Amino acid sequence: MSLRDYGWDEHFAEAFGRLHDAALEPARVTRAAAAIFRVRGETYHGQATLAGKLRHGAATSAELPAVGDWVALRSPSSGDPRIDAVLPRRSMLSRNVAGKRTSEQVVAANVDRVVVVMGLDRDFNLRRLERYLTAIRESGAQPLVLLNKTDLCEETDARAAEVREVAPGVPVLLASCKYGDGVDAVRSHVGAGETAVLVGSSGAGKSTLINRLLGEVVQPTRETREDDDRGRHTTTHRELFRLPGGGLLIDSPGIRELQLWGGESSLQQAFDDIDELARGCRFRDCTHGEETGCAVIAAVESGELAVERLENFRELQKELRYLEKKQNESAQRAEKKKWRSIRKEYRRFTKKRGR
Ligand SMILES: Nc1nc2c(ncn2[C@@H]2O[C@H](COP(=O)(O)OP(=O)(O)OP(=O)(O)O)[C@@H](O)[C@H]2O)c(=O)[nH]1
Ligand SMILES: [Mg+2]
Ligand SMILES: [Zn+2]
Repeated sequence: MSLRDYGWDEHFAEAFGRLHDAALEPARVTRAAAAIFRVRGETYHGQATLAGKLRHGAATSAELPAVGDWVALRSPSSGDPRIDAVLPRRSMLSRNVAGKRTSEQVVAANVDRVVVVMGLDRDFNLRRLERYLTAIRESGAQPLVLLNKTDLCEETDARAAEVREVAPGVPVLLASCKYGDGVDAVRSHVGAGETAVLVGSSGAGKSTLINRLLGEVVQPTRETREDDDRGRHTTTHRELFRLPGGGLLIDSPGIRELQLWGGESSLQQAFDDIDELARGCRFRDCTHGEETGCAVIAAVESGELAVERLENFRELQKELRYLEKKQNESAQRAEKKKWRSIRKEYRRFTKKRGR
């Protein structure tokens, strides 16, 4: 198996070459769980741990390897392979880890496509889809929507039309992964050497799709709860698989709600209809709330724009603005800390000189 089969190309080869270290070997992270990684290199595939300098040198956890990353591996043949460096990413899907402090978590790195898998049962939710699409616009990867469980839905075409409405220009596929209908179409969107990550709620059928496309059961699946169609969080780690046809697919654990990470420009892209309408607003910084002369609200009133879409837009906008504020605060904190330590260093220095 060559590195190219795993998506290696000139871009990464160049970045690797710049490390100028003959003891290093490139490899791709195929699984990440806590501090233990599985990697795939030309000669070595198996476990690897983080080199101390990478672990301690990383300013944030987002700089540590994630599934899909290309890394530089030290002494893979010695029995103690260490990840020395993470090669610059071409794209990455990130989310905000919920908690007191905001922090970025990389869901998957170097992905060409993000496939949102959504069940046509009670999982179907256009607002959640809008949230995903906003995050994907930030990632640098192309979105794809897979509406799964067509066998459970009578109005598949109507549902697909609703999705197209909120996701203009995004390919929408219909499938029944359990029975195999429509899954082959996914293959044509993940070419040889390309990488796609599956995201969606627990129980949407991501692992079922992986098993179908690989033609064997590589991932466990579990039935959803009867009362609300929710899944049971069966997949617990992100893992990359190679399809017989050559594409690479990352399975991921279901998430209840993807917290956004990124800037407001992703929102403009995911809601380009609102962005377009907003050009007609009287005020340039119109929030499309209470302002007079708002063209977006006028579009809601005329029935051109769904009020739920506008409400969701405003909610996501609020989330991104809050995130930005938090990021500024933590940057300020880091700056203060730096100056404190410089002053301390200086005092120690002058004291020594005085003695
Ligand atoms: N009826 C029907 N059931 C499906 C379909 N696809 C998947 N399922 C079922 O949905 C349940 C959940 O599927 P999984 O593949 O485990 O879902 P998942 O998205 O991987 O869930 P997590 O790993 O928890 O995130 C299983 O019982 C599958 O058999 C489908 O097309 N139709
Ligand atoms: Mg799963
Ligand atoms: Zn407005």
